[in-house]
Amino acid sequence: ITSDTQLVNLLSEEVSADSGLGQDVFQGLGKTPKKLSSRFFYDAKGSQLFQQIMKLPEYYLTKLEFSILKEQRKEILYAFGTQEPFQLVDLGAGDAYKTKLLLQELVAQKTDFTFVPVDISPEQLKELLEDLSLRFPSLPVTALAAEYFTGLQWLQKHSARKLILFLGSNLGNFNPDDAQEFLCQLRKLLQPQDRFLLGIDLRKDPEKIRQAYDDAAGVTAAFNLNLLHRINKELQANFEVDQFQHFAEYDPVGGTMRSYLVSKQAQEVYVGALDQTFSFEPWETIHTENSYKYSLRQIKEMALTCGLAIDDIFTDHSHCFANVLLRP
Ligand code: AVJ
Repeated sequence: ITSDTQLVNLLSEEVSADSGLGQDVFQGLGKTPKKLSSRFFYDAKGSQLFQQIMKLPEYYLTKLEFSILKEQRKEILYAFGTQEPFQLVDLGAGDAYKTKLLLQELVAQKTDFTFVPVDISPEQLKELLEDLSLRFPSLPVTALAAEYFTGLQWLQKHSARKLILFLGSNLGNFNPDDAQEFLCQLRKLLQPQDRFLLGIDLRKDPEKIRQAYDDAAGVTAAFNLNLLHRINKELQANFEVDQFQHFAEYDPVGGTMRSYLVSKQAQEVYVGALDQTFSFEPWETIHTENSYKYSLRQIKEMALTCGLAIDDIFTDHSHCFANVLLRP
């Protein structure tokens, strides 16, 4: 690891000890219908399973965004303008599988920039740093273990121009009101020269969408069920994970892909850390994730509402996925 590489942990001690999982379980399993937040999918095992999801034939999102970035990266970077030094900020970087396409191009062009991956999994960031030090030994990297806005706020002390990436349709995990709020908050942090590249899964054949979240190999099921394993480990719970199953449905009216864990029988689960027992009726559901799909018109409206202008739209040949370049 080069001296220009650092990992800054902004997850407060307290928060990283418990990560808010206990609170989420207490509130989410205490109500009807039950729910858990998808932000807790990404422990070390969950991050690994998500990397497997990205390779699944059904999970078209990654393949399409990869192809957009690969084929149009020169145009995207040209539209941003890379003459002045800048920071390439990657919100929810994960393994930066797609971002590496941009890194490769920028390094090849001998561009002066710093890569700033932001992720809530410190383990994932450590792996990424090792990988980057092998691939791009001279690339300066500042990795931030943080929530999106904590990371962005921390970066405000650097005056450098920024290209902020929010790829992979991560915005889809917010409900539409929160997505709008997210864009408006982000807009407030942008300087006139900054740009924001947003990856969005577009509305399309509902059956194609549903299958992306219910793959034949069962990796998405394992990813969803891993949340229960995590609760068992971190909160001393006794979920019998085999007694739950993954279920995924797509509502084409609202563009909502919903994922659930369904209790296959009546059962009680004790969560040691909370000293609480939660009862499940046969076939009772836990809602675990929303992945919203948007039309380009909706994206334009959301951008306009908070004073973001569309610089450019990059899509794949089938118009199933879009990378939208926004400016304040
Ligand atoms: C990482 C939030 C974009 O919603 O498509 C993949 C997560 N969940 N399969 C998505 C996910 C189930 C993914 N995001």
